[in-house]
Amino acid sequence: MIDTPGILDRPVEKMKPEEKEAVLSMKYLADLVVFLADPFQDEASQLSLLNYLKGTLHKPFLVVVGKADLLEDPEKEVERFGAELCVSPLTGYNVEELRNRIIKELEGIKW
Ligand SMILES: Nc1nc2c(ncn2[C@@H]2O[C@H](COP(=O)(O)OP(=O)(O)OP(=O)(O)O)[C@@H](O)[C@H]2O)c(=O)[nH]1
Ligand SMILES: [Mg+2]
Repeated sequence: MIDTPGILDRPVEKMKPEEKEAVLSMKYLADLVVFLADPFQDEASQLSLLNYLKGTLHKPFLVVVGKADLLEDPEKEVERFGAELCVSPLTGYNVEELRNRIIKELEGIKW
């Protein structure tokens, strides 16, 4: 499992070396990309980045929203980001569910 540095929504030629490395690691090493959206950061730029990555990588994606513990209505954020799940690494909310969905996705991939 690779935890990449955060990537900002900007053209690839403007990305920092560590962002380019993150994109390349997903392109050449990943079987599944878990995209973790931050509900307190700009929605449009995160969706634009997600759209770019989906179009570039051609990999299975699992879109997840974080910081559920700070949200009154996690399901609203799931809808806003077209995500599967809202999680909180801080409290553990939905983390086991995310783990199970990752395993299920990987089981469905032909090696
Ligand atoms: N309340 C709350 N805070 C969180 C949660 N997840 C992350 N944070 C906070 O958000 C900040 C950034 O978290 P990171 O996990 O470092 O974020 P990141 O996207 O991996 O950051 P980079 O690796 O630097 O790109 C930290 O202050 C965390 O404590 C969460 O589920 N709930
Ligand atoms: Mg990080």
